[in-house]
Amino acid sequence: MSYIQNIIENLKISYPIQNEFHQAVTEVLISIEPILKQYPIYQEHKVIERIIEPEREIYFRVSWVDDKGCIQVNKGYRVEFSSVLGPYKGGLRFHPSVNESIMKFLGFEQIFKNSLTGLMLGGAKGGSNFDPKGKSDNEIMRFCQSYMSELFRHIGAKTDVPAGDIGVGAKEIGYLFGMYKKLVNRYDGVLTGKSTRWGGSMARKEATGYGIVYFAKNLLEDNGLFLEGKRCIVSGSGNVAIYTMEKLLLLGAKVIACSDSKGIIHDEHGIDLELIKKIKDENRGSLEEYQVSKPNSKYIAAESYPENRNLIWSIPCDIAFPCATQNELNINDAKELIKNGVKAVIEGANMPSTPDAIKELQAHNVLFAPSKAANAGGVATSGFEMAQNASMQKWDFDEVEDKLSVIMKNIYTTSLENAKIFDNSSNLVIGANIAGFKKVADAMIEQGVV
Ligand code: NDP
Ligand code: 2IT
Repeated sequence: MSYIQNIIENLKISYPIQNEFHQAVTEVLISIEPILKQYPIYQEHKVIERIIEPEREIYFRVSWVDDKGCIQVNKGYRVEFSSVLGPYKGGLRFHPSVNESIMKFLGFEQIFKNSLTGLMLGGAKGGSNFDPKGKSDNEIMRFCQSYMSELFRHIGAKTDVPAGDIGVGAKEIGYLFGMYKKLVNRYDGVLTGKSTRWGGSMARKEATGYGIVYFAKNLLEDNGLFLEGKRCIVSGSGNVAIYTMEKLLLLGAKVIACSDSKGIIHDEHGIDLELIKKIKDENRGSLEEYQVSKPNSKYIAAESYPENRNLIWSIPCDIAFPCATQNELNINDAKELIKNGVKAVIEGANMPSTPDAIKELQAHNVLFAPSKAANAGGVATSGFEMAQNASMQKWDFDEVEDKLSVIMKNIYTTSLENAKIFDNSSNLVIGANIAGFKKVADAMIEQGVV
Protein backbone atom coordinates (compact mmCIF):
# COMPACT_ATOMS: atom_id res chain seq x y z
CA MET A 1 0.00 0.00 0.00
CA SER A 2 1.37 3.44 -0.90
CA TYR A 3 2.14 6.10 1.72
CA ILE A 4 -0.94 8.10 0.65
CA GLN A 5 -3.29 5.10 0.55
CA ASN A 6 -2.12 4.15 4.03
CA ILE A 7 -2.96 7.61 5.36
CA ILE A 8 -6.40 7.51 3.73
CA GLU A 9 -7.14 4.06 5.18
CA ASN A 10 -6.09 5.20 8.67
CA LEU A 11 -8.27 8.28 8.36
CA LYS A 12 -11.27 6.08 7.53
CA ILE A 13 -10.56 3.92 10.59
CA SER A 14 -10.19 6.98 12.86
CA TYR A 15 -13.35 8.70 11.59
CA PRO A 16 -15.48 5.87 10.19
CA ILE A 17 -18.64 7.79 9.28
CA GLN A 18 -17.18 11.01 7.90
CA ASN A 19 -17.70 10.23 4.21
CA GLU A 20 -17.59 13.80 2.90
CA PHE A 21 -14.37 14.42 4.82
CA HIS A 22 -12.78 11.23 3.40
CA GLN A 23 -13.84 12.31 -0.09
CA ALA A 24 -12.25 15.77 0.20
CA VAL A 25 -9.01 14.43 1.73
CA THR A 26 -8.73 11.62 -0.83
CA GLU A 27 -9.06 14.02 -3.76
CA VAL A 28 -6.36 16.35 -2.42
CA LEU A 29 -3.91 13.58 -1.43
CA ILE A 30 -4.18 11.73 -4.74
CA SER A 31 -3.64 15.01 -6.62
CA ILE A 32 -0.47 15.89 -4.71
CA GLU A 33 1.16 12.46 -4.98
CA PRO A 34 3.59 13.64 -7.74
CA ILE A 35 5.05 16.38 -5.56
CA LEU A 36 5.34 14.13 -2.51
CA LYS A 37 7.65 11.91 -4.54
CA GLN A 38 9.60 14.89 -5.86
CA TYR A 39 9.95 16.61 -2.45
CA PRO A 40 10.57 14.00 0.29
CA ILE A 41 10.83 16.88 2.80
CA TYR A 42 7.01 16.90 3.09
CA GLN A 43 7.00 13.30 4.24
CA GLU A 44 9.97 13.84 6.57
CA HIS A 45 8.11 16.71 8.26
CA LYS A 46 4.86 14.68 8.45
CA VAL A 47 3.06 17.51 6.68
CA ILE A 48 0.22 15.26 5.48
CA GLU A 49 -0.37 13.60 8.84
CA ARG A 50 -0.53 17.08 10.42
CA ILE A 51 -2.60 18.86 7.78
CA ILE A 52 -5.50 16.37 7.85
CA GLU A 53 -6.13 16.96 11.58
CA PRO A 54 -7.86 20.26 12.44
CA GLU A 55 -5.79 22.49 14.74
CA ARG A 56 -8.91 22.87 16.88
CA GLU A 57 -12.52 21.70 16.70
CA ILE A 58 -15.23 23.37 18.77
CA TYR A 59 -18.58 21.70 19.39
CA PHE A 60 -21.28 23.32 21.51
CA ARG A 61 -24.95 23.27 22.43
CA VAL A 62 -27.13 26.06 21.07
CA SER A 63 -30.40 26.38 22.98
CA TRP A 64 -32.97 29.07 22.25
CA VAL A 65 -36.69 29.77 22.64
CA ASP A 66 -39.02 29.74 19.61
CA ASP A 67 -42.01 32.04 19.03
CA LYS A 68 -44.35 29.59 20.77
CA GLY A 69 -42.22 29.71 23.90
CA CYS A 70 -40.82 26.18 23.34
CA ILE A 71 -37.14 25.48 24.00
CA GLN A 72 -35.19 24.35 20.94
CA VAL A 73 -31.77 22.71 20.99
CA ASN A 74 -29.31 22.71 18.08
CA LYS A 75 -25.72 21.61 17.53
CA GLY A 76 -23.06 24.29 17.00
CA TYR A 77 -19.66 23.76 15.34
CA ARG A 78 -16.51 25.63 14.41
CA VAL A 79 -13.63 23.68 12.90
CA GLU A 80 -10.44 25.76 13.00
CA PHE A 81 -8.43 23.73 10.51
CA SER A 82 -5.28 25.69 9.72
CA SER A 83 -3.82 29.03 10.80
CA VAL A 84 -0.59 28.63 8.84
CA LEU A 85 -1.26 31.37 6.29
CA GLY A 86 -3.38 33.72 8.42
CA PRO A 87 -6.31 33.89 10.84
CA TYR A 88 -8.79 31.01 10.52
CA LYS A 89 -11.23 32.03 7.79
CA GLY A 90 -14.35 30.45 6.33
CA GLY A 91 -18.11 30.52 6.34
CA LEU A 92 -20.89 29.36 8.66
CA ARG A 93 -23.53 26.97 7.30
CA PHE A 94 -27.00 26.73 8.87
CA HIS A 95 -28.73 23.71 7.35
CA PRO A 96 -30.39 20.61 8.86
CA SER A 97 -27.84 18.35 7.13
CA VAL A 98 -24.86 19.90 8.97
CA ASN A 99 -22.73 17.39 10.88
CA GLU A 100 -19.06 16.94 11.82
CA SER A 101 -18.15 15.32 8.49
CA ILE A 102 -19.58 18.20 6.46
CA MET A 103 -17.89 20.78 8.70
CA LYS A 104 -14.53 19.02 8.35
CA PHE A 105 -14.72 18.58 4.57
CA LEU A 106 -15.58 22.24 4.16
CA GLY A 107 -12.85 23.37 6.58
CA PHE A 108 -10.27 21.18 4.86
CA GLU A 109 -11.16 22.50 1.39
CA GLN A 110 -11.04 26.05 2.72
CA ILE A 111 -7.32 25.71 3.63
CA PHE A 112 -6.30 25.20 -0.01
CA LYS A 113 -8.88 27.55 -1.49
CA ASN A 114 -7.71 30.37 0.78
CA SER A 115 -4.10 29.57 -0.06
CA LEU A 116 -4.92 29.92 -3.78
CA THR A 117 -6.23 33.48 -3.25
CA GLY A 118 -2.69 34.58 -2.36
CA LEU A 119 -4.08 36.46 0.68
CA MET A 120 -3.16 35.90 4.34
CA LEU A 121 -6.05 33.58 5.22
CA GLY A 122 -6.10 30.34 7.22
CA GLY A 123 -8.86 27.75 6.78
CA ALA A 124 -11.99 27.08 8.87
CA LYS A 125 -15.71 26.32 8.69
CA GLY A 126 -18.57 26.35 11.14
CA GLY A 127 -22.28 26.17 11.41
CA SER A 128 -25.27 24.42 12.88
CA ASN A 129 -28.02 21.96 12.02
CA PHE A 130 -30.43 24.88 12.60
CA ASP A 131 -32.82 25.39 9.65
CA PRO A 132 -33.57 29.09 9.04
CA LYS A 133 -36.33 28.14 6.58
CA GLY A 134 -39.78 28.85 7.95
CA LYS A 135 -38.41 30.68 11.00
CA SER A 136 -39.44 34.23 11.90
CA ASP A 137 -36.81 37.00 12.02
CA ASN A 138 -37.09 36.98 15.82
CA GLU A 139 -36.41 33.25 15.95
CA ILE A 140 -33.41 33.61 13.63
CA MET A 141 -32.13 36.47 15.79
CA ARG A 142 -32.50 34.50 19.03
CA PHE A 143 -30.78 31.49 17.48
CA CYS A 144 -27.87 33.64 16.18
CA GLN A 145 -27.49 35.30 19.58
CA SER A 146 -27.36 31.95 21.35
CA TYR A 147 -24.87 30.57 18.79
CA MET A 148 -22.64 33.62 19.23
CA SER A 149 -22.88 33.50 23.05
CA GLU A 150 -20.49 30.53 22.81
CA LEU A 151 -18.62 31.24 19.56
CA PHE A 152 -17.49 34.75 20.59
CA ARG A 153 -14.77 33.44 22.93
CA HIS A 154 -13.07 31.56 20.07
CA ILE A 155 -13.09 34.19 17.30
CA GLY A 156 -11.61 37.64 16.66
CA ALA A 157 -10.44 39.89 13.81
CA LYS A 158 -6.94 38.39 14.05
CA THR A 159 -7.92 34.94 15.33
CA ASP A 160 -10.86 33.56 13.38
CA VAL A 161 -13.16 35.45 11.00
CA PRO A 162 -16.42 33.65 10.06
CA ALA A 163 -18.66 34.60 7.11
CA GLY A 164 -21.76 33.27 5.32
CA ASP A 165 -22.49 29.99 3.54
CA ILE A 166 -25.70 28.01 2.98
CA GLY A 167 -28.46 29.52 5.15
CA VAL A 168 -26.28 32.39 6.35
CA GLY A 169 -26.58 35.71 4.52
CA ALA A 170 -26.40 39.39 5.49
CA LYS A 171 -29.34 39.07 7.90
CA GLU A 172 -27.75 36.31 9.99
CA ILE A 173 -24.32 38.00 9.85
CA GLY A 174 -26.00 41.16 11.23
CA TYR A 175 -27.50 39.34 14.22
CA LEU A 176 -24.26 37.45 14.87
CA PHE A 177 -22.23 40.68 14.70
CA GLY A 178 -24.60 42.56 17.03
CA MET A 179 -24.23 39.89 19.72
CA TYR A 180 -20.45 39.64 19.28
CA LYS A 181 -20.05 43.41 19.67
CA LYS A 182 -22.20 43.43 22.80
CA LEU A 183 -20.25 40.58 24.41
CA VAL A 184 -16.72 41.85 23.72
CA ASN A 185 -17.52 45.60 23.82
CA ARG A 186 -15.44 46.21 20.69
CA TYR A 187 -16.24 47.10 17.07
CA ASP A 188 -14.05 44.62 15.22
CA GLY A 189 -14.08 43.30 11.65
CA VAL A 190 -14.74 39.87 13.15
CA LEU A 191 -17.22 38.69 10.54
CA THR A 192 -17.29 39.29 6.79
CA GLY A 193 -20.32 39.57 4.56
CA LYS A 194 -21.60 42.41 6.76
CA SER A 195 -24.10 44.95 5.46
CA THR A 196 -22.37 47.60 3.33
CA ARG A 197 -24.08 50.16 5.60
CA TRP A 198 -21.81 49.27 8.55
CA GLY A 199 -18.52 47.71 7.56
CA GLY A 200 -19.29 45.25 4.79
CA SER A 201 -17.33 45.37 1.53
CA MET A 202 -18.98 46.48 -1.66
CA ALA A 203 -19.37 43.51 -4.03
CA ARG A 204 -18.98 40.83 -1.31
CA LYS A 205 -22.56 39.70 -1.93
CA GLU A 206 -21.85 39.35 -5.66
CA ALA A 207 -18.25 38.14 -5.33
CA THR A 208 -18.56 34.34 -5.30
CA GLY A 209 -20.86 34.22 -8.34
CA TYR A 210 -19.05 36.93 -10.28
CA GLY A 211 -15.71 35.24 -9.52
CA ILE A 212 -17.03 31.89 -10.78
CA VAL A 213 -17.97 33.49 -14.10
CA TYR A 214 -14.59 35.27 -14.36
CA PHE A 215 -12.92 31.90 -13.82
CA ALA A 216 -15.13 30.31 -16.49
CA LYS A 217 -14.31 33.14 -18.92
CA ASN A 218 -10.55 32.64 -18.45
CA LEU A 219 -10.84 28.89 -18.93
CA LEU A 220 -13.10 29.11 -22.00
CA GLU A 221 -11.09 31.81 -23.76
CA ASP A 222 -7.89 29.87 -23.20
CA ASN A 223 -9.59 27.05 -25.11
CA GLY A 224 -10.93 29.20 -27.92
CA LEU A 225 -14.48 29.40 -26.54
CA PHE A 226 -16.64 32.36 -25.43
CA LEU A 227 -19.52 32.89 -23.02
CA GLU A 228 -21.64 34.91 -25.46
CA GLY A 229 -24.74 33.01 -26.54
CA LYS A 230 -23.84 29.86 -24.56
CA ARG A 231 -26.70 27.90 -22.99
CA CYS A 232 -26.00 27.75 -19.27
CA ILE A 233 -27.57 25.82 -16.43
CA VAL A 234 -27.04 26.93 -12.84
CA SER A 235 -28.22 24.68 -10.01
CA GLY A 236 -29.40 26.32 -6.80
CA SER A 237 -30.98 29.75 -6.50
CA GLY A 238 -29.22 31.13 -3.44
CA ASN A 239 -26.44 33.69 -3.13
CA VAL A 240 -23.89 31.88 -5.31
CA ALA A 241 -26.35 30.80 -8.03
CA ILE A 242 -28.04 34.22 -8.30
CA TYR A 243 -24.83 36.18 -8.80
CA THR A 244 -23.42 33.53 -11.14
CA MET A 245 -26.55 33.98 -13.27
CA GLU A 246 -26.30 37.77 -13.02
CA LYS A 247 -22.74 37.88 -14.36
CA LEU A 248 -23.51 35.30 -17.06
CA LEU A 249 -26.36 37.49 -18.30
CA LEU A 250 -24.18 40.61 -18.16
CA LEU A 251 -21.60 38.85 -20.32
CA GLY A 252 -24.13 37.71 -22.94
CA ALA A 253 -24.71 34.08 -21.99
CA LYS A 254 -28.19 32.55 -21.82
CA VAL A 255 -29.37 30.95 -18.56
CA ILE A 256 -32.12 28.43 -19.18
CA ALA A 257 -32.55 26.67 -15.84
CA CYS A 258 -31.96 26.95 -12.10
CA SER A 259 -33.23 25.02 -9.07
CA ASP A 260 -33.74 24.76 -5.34
CA SER A 261 -34.08 21.81 -2.99
CA LYS A 262 -37.73 21.30 -4.06
CA GLY A 263 -37.41 21.47 -7.85
CA ILE A 264 -36.23 22.98 -11.13
CA ILE A 265 -37.35 25.92 -13.28
CA HIS A 266 -36.64 25.36 -16.97
CA ASP A 267 -37.29 28.47 -19.07
CA GLU A 268 -36.16 28.25 -22.70
CA HIS A 269 -36.87 31.98 -23.11
CA GLY A 270 -34.12 32.66 -20.60
CA ILE A 271 -34.46 32.83 -16.81
CA ASP A 272 -35.95 36.11 -15.54
CA LEU A 273 -33.40 36.81 -12.83
CA GLU A 274 -35.30 39.71 -11.26
CA LEU A 275 -38.23 37.35 -10.67
CA ILE A 276 -35.93 34.70 -9.14
CA LYS A 277 -34.40 37.35 -6.85
CA LYS A 278 -37.86 38.45 -5.79
CA ILE A 279 -38.90 34.88 -4.94
CA LYS A 280 -35.65 33.67 -3.33
CA ASP A 281 -33.60 36.64 -2.18
CA GLU A 282 -36.36 38.62 -0.56
CA ASN A 283 -38.35 35.89 1.21
CA ARG A 284 -36.85 32.39 0.76
CA GLY A 285 -39.88 31.30 -1.29
CA SER A 286 -40.34 28.30 -3.61
CA LEU A 287 -39.37 28.32 -7.29
CA GLU A 288 -42.83 26.97 -8.07
CA GLU A 289 -43.97 30.62 -7.80
CA TYR A 290 -41.93 31.42 -10.94
CA GLN A 291 -44.27 29.41 -13.13
CA VAL A 292 -47.28 31.41 -11.97
CA SER A 293 -45.78 34.57 -13.54
CA LYS A 294 -44.16 32.70 -16.46
CA PRO A 295 -46.65 30.06 -17.67
CA ASN A 296 -44.37 29.14 -20.61
CA SER A 297 -41.69 27.87 -18.23
CA LYS A 298 -41.61 24.33 -16.88
CA TYR A 299 -41.41 23.35 -13.19
CA ILE A 300 -40.03 19.90 -12.38
CA ALA A 301 -40.63 18.83 -8.78
CA ALA A 302 -37.71 17.10 -7.04
CA GLU A 303 -40.11 14.35 -5.95
CA SER A 304 -40.31 13.26 -9.59
CA TYR A 305 -36.55 12.76 -10.08
CA PRO A 306 -35.61 9.12 -10.71
CA GLU A 307 -33.36 7.57 -8.07
CA ASN A 308 -29.77 8.80 -8.18
CA ARG A 309 -30.50 11.55 -10.68
CA ASN A 310 -30.82 15.33 -10.56
CA LEU A 311 -32.92 16.18 -13.61
CA ILE A 312 -31.44 19.65 -13.99
CA TRP A 313 -28.40 17.98 -15.60
CA SER A 314 -30.55 16.31 -18.26
CA ILE A 315 -31.46 19.67 -19.83
CA PRO A 316 -29.16 20.13 -22.86
CA CYS A 317 -26.63 22.91 -22.25
CA ASP A 318 -23.16 24.17 -23.20
CA ILE A 319 -21.97 24.98 -19.69
CA ALA A 320 -23.13 23.59 -16.34
CA PHE A 321 -22.61 25.48 -13.07
CA PRO A 322 -23.45 23.33 -10.02
CA CYS A 323 -24.01 26.04 -7.37
CA ALA A 324 -26.20 24.40 -4.69
CA THR A 325 -24.45 21.80 -2.53
CA GLN A 326 -21.98 18.89 -2.28
CA ASN A 327 -22.33 15.77 -4.44
CA GLU A 328 -25.25 17.19 -6.44
CA LEU A 329 -23.75 16.03 -9.77
CA ASN A 330 -23.02 12.30 -9.94
CA ILE A 331 -21.75 9.94 -12.64
CA ASN A 332 -25.21 9.46 -14.18
CA ASP A 333 -25.65 13.22 -14.40
CA ALA A 334 -22.18 13.56 -15.93
CA LYS A 335 -23.00 10.94 -18.60
CA GLU A 336 -26.23 12.76 -19.45
CA LEU A 337 -24.40 16.11 -19.73
CA ILE A 338 -21.77 14.54 -22.00
CA LYS A 339 -24.43 12.89 -24.16
CA ASN A 340 -26.04 16.32 -24.65
CA GLY A 341 -22.74 17.94 -25.68
CA VAL A 342 -21.71 19.91 -22.58
CA LYS A 343 -18.45 21.83 -23.13
CA ALA A 344 -17.58 22.88 -19.59
CA VAL A 345 -18.54 22.20 -15.97
CA ILE A 346 -17.65 25.00 -13.55
CA GLU A 347 -18.09 24.15 -9.87
CA GLY A 348 -19.70 26.95 -7.85
CA ALA A 349 -20.75 25.01 -4.75
CA ASN A 350 -18.12 23.27 -2.62
CA MET A 351 -17.37 19.75 -3.94
CA PRO A 352 -20.61 19.51 -5.97
CA SER A 353 -19.36 16.73 -8.29
CA THR A 354 -18.69 13.17 -7.14
CA PRO A 355 -15.17 11.82 -7.87
CA ASP A 356 -16.42 9.43 -10.58
CA ALA A 357 -18.38 12.25 -12.23
CA ILE A 358 -15.20 14.37 -12.43
CA LYS A 359 -13.29 11.44 -13.95
CA GLU A 360 -16.01 10.85 -16.54
CA LEU A 361 -16.16 14.53 -17.56
CA GLN A 362 -12.38 14.81 -17.85
CA ALA A 363 -12.17 11.54 -19.80
CA HIS A 364 -14.55 13.08 -22.36
CA ASN A 365 -12.50 16.28 -22.61
CA VAL A 366 -15.12 18.43 -20.91
CA LEU A 367 -13.38 21.52 -19.46
CA PHE A 368 -13.61 21.15 -15.68
CA ALA A 369 -13.10 23.89 -13.07
CA PRO A 370 -12.83 22.59 -9.47
CA SER A 371 -14.63 24.47 -6.71
CA LYS A 372 -11.63 25.44 -4.61
CA ALA A 373 -10.30 27.43 -7.57
CA ALA A 374 -13.53 28.61 -9.21
CA ASN A 375 -15.45 29.76 -6.13
CA ALA A 376 -12.53 31.39 -4.27
CA GLY A 377 -13.73 34.88 -5.23
CA GLY A 378 -16.09 34.97 -2.24
CA VAL A 379 -13.46 34.39 0.39
CA ALA A 380 -10.99 36.60 -1.50
CA THR A 381 -13.45 39.47 -1.24
CA SER A 382 -13.89 38.62 2.45
CA GLY A 383 -10.13 39.17 2.62
CA PHE A 384 -10.69 42.58 1.01
CA GLU A 385 -13.36 43.30 3.64
CA MET A 386 -10.86 42.49 6.41
CA ALA A 387 -8.28 44.79 4.79
CA GLN A 388 -10.82 47.64 4.53
CA ASN A 389 -11.95 47.17 8.15
CA ALA A 390 -8.37 47.09 9.46
CA SER A 391 -7.44 50.28 7.62
CA MET A 392 -10.79 52.04 8.28
CA GLN A 393 -11.29 52.44 4.51
CA LYS A 394 -14.12 51.79 2.11
CA TRP A 395 -13.32 50.85 -1.47
CA ASP A 396 -15.95 51.45 -4.15
CA PHE A 397 -17.67 48.64 -6.10
CA ASP A 398 -15.50 48.89 -9.21
CA GLU A 399 -12.28 48.86 -7.20
CA VAL A 400 -13.32 45.66 -5.42
CA GLU A 401 -14.53 44.02 -8.63
CA ASP A 402 -11.29 44.88 -10.44
CA LYS A 403 -9.26 43.30 -7.64
CA LEU A 404 -11.56 40.26 -7.71
CA SER A 405 -11.09 39.74 -11.44
CA VAL A 406 -7.29 39.95 -11.05
CA ILE A 407 -7.35 37.31 -8.29
CA MET A 408 -9.55 34.97 -10.36
CA LYS A 409 -7.20 35.26 -13.32
CA ASN A 410 -4.21 34.55 -11.05
CA ILE A 411 -5.89 31.48 -9.57
CA TYR A 412 -6.63 30.17 -13.06
CA THR A 413 -3.08 30.80 -14.29
CA THR A 414 -1.42 29.37 -11.17
CA SER A 415 -3.59 26.22 -11.25
CA LEU A 416 -2.85 25.65 -14.93
CA GLU A 417 0.90 26.24 -14.51
CA ASN A 418 1.09 23.75 -11.66
CA ALA A 419 -0.84 21.15 -13.68
CA LYS A 420 1.62 21.60 -16.54
CA ILE A 421 4.75 21.47 -14.35
CA PHE A 422 3.82 18.57 -12.10
CA ASP A 423 1.39 16.53 -14.20
CA ASN A 424 2.25 17.50 -17.75
CA SER A 425 -1.46 18.17 -18.27
CA SER A 426 -4.07 20.92 -18.07
CA ASN A 427 -5.96 19.11 -15.28
CA LEU A 428 -7.09 21.95 -13.02
CA VAL A 429 -8.07 19.62 -10.18
CA ILE A 430 -4.46 18.50 -9.86
CA GLY A 431 -3.07 21.99 -10.53
CA ALA A 432 -5.26 23.75 -7.96
CA ASN A 433 -4.61 21.12 -5.29
CA ILE A 434 -0.84 21.22 -5.80
CA ALA A 435 -0.67 25.04 -5.89
CA GLY A 436 -2.88 25.38 -2.80
CA PHE A 437 -1.09 22.63 -0.88
CA LYS A 438 2.51 23.64 -1.64
CA LYS A 439 2.16 27.10 -0.18
CA VAL A 440 0.65 25.79 3.07
CA ALA A 441 3.11 22.89 3.33
CA ASP A 442 6.19 25.09 2.81
CA ALA A 443 4.90 27.53 5.45
CA MET A 444 4.26 24.66 7.90
CA ILE A 445 7.87 23.52 7.58
CA GLU A 446 9.17 27.08 8.06
CA GLN A 447 6.96 27.56 11.15
CA GLY A 448 8.20 24.38 12.85
CA VAL A 449 6.34 21.61 14.63
CA VAL A 450 3.52 23.38 16.46
P1 NDP B 1 -27.71 29.73 -0.08
O1 NDP B 1 -28.26 29.27 1.21
O2 NDP B 1 -27.80 31.17 -0.44
O3 NDP B 1 -28.37 28.90 -1.28
C1 NDP B 1 -28.27 27.52 -1.36
C2 NDP B 1 -29.05 27.03 -2.55
O4 NDP B 1 -28.79 25.64 -2.75
C3 NDP B 1 -30.54 27.14 -2.37
O5 NDP B 1 -31.15 27.33 -3.63
C4 NDP B 1 -30.92 25.79 -1.79
O6 NDP B 1 -32.28 25.42 -2.02
C5 NDP B 1 -29.97 24.87 -2.51
N1 NDP B 1 -29.63 23.73 -1.64
C6 NDP B 1 -28.98 23.77 -0.46
N2 NDP B 1 -28.84 22.55 0.08
C7 NDP B 1 -29.41 21.72 -0.78
C8 NDP B 1 -29.59 20.32 -0.80
N3 NDP B 1 -29.15 19.53 0.21
N4 NDP B 1 -30.21 19.80 -1.87
C9 NDP B 1 -30.64 20.60 -2.88
N5 NDP B 1 -30.51 21.93 -2.93
C10 NDP B 1 -29.91 22.47 -1.89
O7 NDP B 1 -26.18 29.25 -0.10
P2 NDP B 1 -24.98 29.75 -1.02
O8 NDP B 1 -25.49 30.14 -2.35
O9 NDP B 1 -24.20 30.72 -0.23
O10 NDP B 1 -24.10 28.43 -1.13
C11 NDP B 1 -24.23 27.50 -2.20
C12 NDP B 1 -22.96 26.68 -2.33
O11 NDP B 1 -21.86 27.56 -2.59
C13 NDP B 1 -22.55 25.90 -1.08
O12 NDP B 1 -21.89 24.72 -1.48
C14 NDP B 1 -21.53 26.82 -0.41
O13 NDP B 1 -20.65 26.10 0.43
C15 NDP B 1 -20.82 27.37 -1.62
N6 NDP B 1 -20.08 28.62 -1.45
C16 NDP B 1 -20.67 29.73 -0.90
C17 NDP B 1 -19.96 30.92 -0.80
C18 NDP B 1 -20.57 32.17 -0.29
O14 NDP B 1 -19.87 33.19 -0.26
N7 NDP B 1 -21.82 32.19 0.11
C19 NDP B 1 -18.56 30.99 -1.22
C20 NDP B 1 -18.05 29.79 -1.85
C21 NDP B 1 -18.81 28.67 -1.93
P3 NDP B 1 -33.44 25.85 -0.98
O15 NDP B 1 -33.63 27.33 -1.19
O16 NDP B 1 -34.61 25.04 -1.36
O17 NDP B 1 -32.88 25.51 0.36
O1 2IT C 1 -17.00 28.39 0.99
C1 2IT C 1 -16.60 29.58 1.08
O2 2IT C 1 -15.54 29.95 0.56
C2 2IT C 1 -17.45 30.53 1.79
N1 2IT C 1 -18.52 30.15 2.26
C3 2IT C 1 -17.00 31.95 1.98
C4 2IT C 1 -16.05 32.06 3.13
C5 2IT C 1 -15.65 33.46 3.54
O3 2IT C 1 -14.97 33.55 4.56
O4 2IT C 1 -16.00 34.42 2.88
